[in-house]
Amino acid sequence: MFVLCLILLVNPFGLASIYEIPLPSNYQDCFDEFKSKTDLTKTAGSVINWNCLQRCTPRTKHLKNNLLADANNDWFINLVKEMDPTKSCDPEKVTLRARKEIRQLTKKEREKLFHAFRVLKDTPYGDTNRYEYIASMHSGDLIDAAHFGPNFLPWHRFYTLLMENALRQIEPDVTLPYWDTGLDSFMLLSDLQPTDSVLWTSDLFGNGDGEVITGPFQNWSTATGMLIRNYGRLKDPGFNNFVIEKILTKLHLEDISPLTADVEFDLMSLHGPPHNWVGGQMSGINTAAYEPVFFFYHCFIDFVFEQWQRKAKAAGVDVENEWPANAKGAHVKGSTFGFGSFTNIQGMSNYFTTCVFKYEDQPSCSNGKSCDSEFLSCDTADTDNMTFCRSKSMEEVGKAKEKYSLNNEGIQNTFCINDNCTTENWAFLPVEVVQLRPPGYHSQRSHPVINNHDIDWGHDIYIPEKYPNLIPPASAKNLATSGRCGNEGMQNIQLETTGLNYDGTFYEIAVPDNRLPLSKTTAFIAARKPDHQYTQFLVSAFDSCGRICKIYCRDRLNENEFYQCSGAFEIAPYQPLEYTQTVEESIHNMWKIDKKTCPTMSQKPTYIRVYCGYSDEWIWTNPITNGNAS
Ligand SMILES: *[C@@H]1O[C@H](CO)[C@@H](O)[C@H](O)[C@H]1NC(C)=O
Ligand SMILES: *[C@@H]1O[C@H](CO)[C@@H](O)[C@H](O)[C@H]1NC(C)=O
Ligand SMILES: *[C@@H]1O[C@H](CO)[C@@H](O)[C@H](O)[C@H]1NC(C)=O
Ligand SMILES: [Cu+2]
Repeated sequence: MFVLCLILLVNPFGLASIYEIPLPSNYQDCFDEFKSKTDLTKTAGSVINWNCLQRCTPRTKHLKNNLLADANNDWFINLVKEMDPTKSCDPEKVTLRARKEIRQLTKKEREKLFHAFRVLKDTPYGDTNRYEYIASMHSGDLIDAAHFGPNFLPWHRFYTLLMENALRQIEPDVTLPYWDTGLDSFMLLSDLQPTDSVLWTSDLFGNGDGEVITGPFQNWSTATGMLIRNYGRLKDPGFNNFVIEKILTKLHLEDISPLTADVEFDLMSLHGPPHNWVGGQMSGINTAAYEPVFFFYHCFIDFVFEQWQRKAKAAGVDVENEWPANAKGAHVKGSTFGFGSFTNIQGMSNYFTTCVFKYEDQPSCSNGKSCDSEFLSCDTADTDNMTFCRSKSMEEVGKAKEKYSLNNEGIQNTFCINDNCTTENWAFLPVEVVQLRPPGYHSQRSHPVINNHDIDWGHDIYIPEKYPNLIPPASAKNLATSGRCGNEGMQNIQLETTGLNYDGTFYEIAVPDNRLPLSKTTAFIAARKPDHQYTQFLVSAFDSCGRICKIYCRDRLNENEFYQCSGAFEIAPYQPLEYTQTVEESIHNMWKIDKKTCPTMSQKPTYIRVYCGYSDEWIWTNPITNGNAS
């Protein structure tokens, strides 16, 4: 109590219960590092944001008791031993396991695969089950050892193989298939939506919206509650052959690894968008492996790794001894990383692809192959006659009934804080979202009419180019995107809060009107409800193709003014509270609702404003810029 009063006295913001705090220095360092290598016209802001948030936010370690040290843990220890990359084989005699695109599996192969996953999940292990035990490795301290450095590719090669071997104990001839996310991305080239992909039906991954209640993984539990997805908040999964071809122009591990590579070639940074596109547990590294789709996606990343190795070898690079000289910490060449005594560099061994598995080519249209799958279609792009394989939609395979119409229906959150999942522990607060009409957006209708009957197809009434003064001063730039942008009248601005002093993430979408030169809407975000410990969190926002928005704070001394702020906030239980237990209370705070007249806005302004202004100005800049606050 004494401490509380003291803080209250020295709180420079008077009685405000929410206020800006500086961006913690590890985040600042991460953003600064990206700033030294790229800018917002070269790299989508959402990609930078995802990487720094994943890298800097401390997360719950799910691997509770390290069973590796437990003598009764034969199953896991043997599973690891079995992968021994120092073993050799007679290449003449081995039959390599063939890993192919998941849509090219036969029905029988699919059934075996999913059966193996389900048995693994149903086999108790310690206080969990075998699937979740493997999934729990991809959390806590191991995150650093497996990401954000050159170990990303070798580590995930071991990890996906470990899962494959575990599945083969149940179904001896299954191999892990890969999910070529480009096949879904390319649906957009044929005016189809990746959210309508046949993948998200009961035959394959099950539904992509909300709790997973159809398909092979229905009703799965995870360390953070029920298995949840929020697919399609980004329009485009964003990782396809255009991105891959670029990465494959580089021949050295350091040129495709985080920290050392240019961002456009950094496979780890660029592999983020599909994580975000699937949503739910998959969006955060700490929980992603609880989502089985993770293993199919990472098998695809491993496919790219294999492509890179082949190319580099052909060019004379000694791939088995490739390692950046300046790697640090857990990423040094000889470090061990959770798989017994195996070292990082051993993950580069030729052993895997000479003795264990090989990759079948990506589905292809060439030589009349028609992509070799009932779930894929061979199309030609109008613009340049490029032929490509793309996923079929649910309609095309007679599964229209499973279609989910993504009309901005919102987001299913896990409401977990340090793995305790209940809405009760969260507080809601409103944010204003202001959006400039996105550059490149064309209204489908609303065209002006001239000369009595001519429709002016080139313009629309909301923003004819002849009114340039409507565009606010920070004029819109062509920012880099993560794949294609939508051209719907409604925007999907993705808002995210990430706990700084708790492990919890909250997602929401705001839906401004793309047609208008400027539009404003309100969304409710949530963060841990503060108690004796105040809540610190970060707010970030980007549009449906990953263009980042800026976070502004209202000037407490001059309530009509906003200043760009760090995006980091603290909320504390000072009266009057600016956060509420429910959204309803928040609405009551914002509106005067009176039965006799229409609702009117209350005088109490919203503290946080998100501005999607499409400016190329770097946004992650400390220190607190507003002098007036103190
Ligand atoms: C999963 O949950 C849904 C909805 O609650 C239910 O209809 C279905 O039977 C459940 N499936 C299994 C395998 O338990
Ligand atoms: C595309 O192919 C058609 C038929 O082969 C041809 O007539 C046309 O000129 C090609 N267009 C481009 C842009 O190459
Ligand atoms: C989870 O949160 C609820 C609500 O605050 C609390 O009552 C409960 O004790 C918490 N559970 C654990 C395991 O911390
Ligand atoms: Cu990972």
